[in-house]
Amino acid sequence: MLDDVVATVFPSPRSYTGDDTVEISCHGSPYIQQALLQALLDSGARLAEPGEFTRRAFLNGKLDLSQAEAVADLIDATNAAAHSLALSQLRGGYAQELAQLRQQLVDLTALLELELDFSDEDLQFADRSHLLSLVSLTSSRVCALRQSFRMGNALKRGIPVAIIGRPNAGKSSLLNALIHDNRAIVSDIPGTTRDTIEETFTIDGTPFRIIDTAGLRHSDDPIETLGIHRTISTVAQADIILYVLDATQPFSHALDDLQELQNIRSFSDKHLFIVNNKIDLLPDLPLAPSRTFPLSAKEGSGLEALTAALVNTVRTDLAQSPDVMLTNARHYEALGHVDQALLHVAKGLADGLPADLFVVDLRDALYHLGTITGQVTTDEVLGNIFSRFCIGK
Ligand SMILES: Nc1nc2c(ncn2[C@@H]2O[C@H](COP(=O)(O)OP(=O)(O)OP(=O)(O)O)[C@@H](O)[C@H]2O)c(=O)[nH]1
Ligand SMILES: [Mg+2]
Repeated sequence: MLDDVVATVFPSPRSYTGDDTVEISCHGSPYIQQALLQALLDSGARLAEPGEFTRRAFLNGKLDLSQAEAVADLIDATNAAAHSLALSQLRGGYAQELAQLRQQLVDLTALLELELDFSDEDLQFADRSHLLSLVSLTSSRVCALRQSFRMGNALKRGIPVAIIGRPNAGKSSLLNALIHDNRAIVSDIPGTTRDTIEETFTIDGTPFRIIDTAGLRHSDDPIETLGIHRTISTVAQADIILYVLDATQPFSHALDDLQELQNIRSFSDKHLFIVNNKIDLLPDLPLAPSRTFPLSAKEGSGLEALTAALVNTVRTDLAQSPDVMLTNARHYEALGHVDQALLHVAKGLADGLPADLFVVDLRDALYHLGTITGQVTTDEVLGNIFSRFCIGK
């Protein structure tokens, strides 16, 4: 006698995995759990591998591969936005979008293969301009999905926000104030921060990944110069830039810096906020241009307006994003192959090439699409995906 337990029987296929399943609920003592587990092992059971339950569910057709990956995302979700993305992927809105894409590709392939079957007779069954418009329709859906990855991935990992500005402007102080922690070293020595410092935090369910950087200036110190290069690449990857300036310094410095920043690739696509820091040192509030945020990182005043603007910016971007969003790097890559293959098909059709020269590209597109949902998989891919899960999931 070990314990009084409840055993719940789930007959196949109405269980999570689709197999016959029994769940044993025992009392919570770790000793009882261990003893029970040992008794089961002694009777011939074995421990599940990481992700084995979800892997079985996939193999039994209970969910497709993209949904299985959503289970892992759901388990990893640390904020409301990531949670709702994972949930919508699990619920299948995304799987439906992929299924429609697949159907379009299958229809196209069928039309072209028909032409191939009769190629000796030099017949063309479908009007090529019609085929071309079908291909470009499919292409544009693939492109829209790929474009949503930037936002989808940012929501999952945190929207990248770079804090930049001259040395001593108070960048590290701002980071600390935003995350309510003394994460970065603050000092009155210019050039204190030499490497980028990254922290994630959530405001109203929206995740941000905030990156403090080395101050922008021309320096003879090789380490500081490396840090400044890193600052530039951080800016290139960020969606939102917080340019911090010291309110006691002339505004013209900021204008010079902002002029120079325009050279960074796609800088104009980013949201730029100008933070007018150290207002506690001024006798009056400065007359600043709109879209600047007067605040004191030291005293914490003015922070709410900035955080509210951050959240609003993301919400506005989100409202313009498609309902179905790509969040998974593996899928992004696969859709890149689909996109390439479709480009070849479109070119072949436009150039009037015989169908056999680009039907292979269509099959290629179908293959890569199939790797997302799991219609085509290798053990290696499955192993990779399910090893991310923990035991018991
Ligand atoms: N009075 C006042 N001082 C501030 C404020 N914010 C920062 N400071 C001071 O300014 C100095 C520089 O602050 P940091 O946060 O280290 O500045 P930084 O921009 O990270 O500087 P580097 O890392 O050297 O580029 C420190 O002495 C801070 O205490 C503020 O709002 N008011
Ligand atoms: Mg600093």
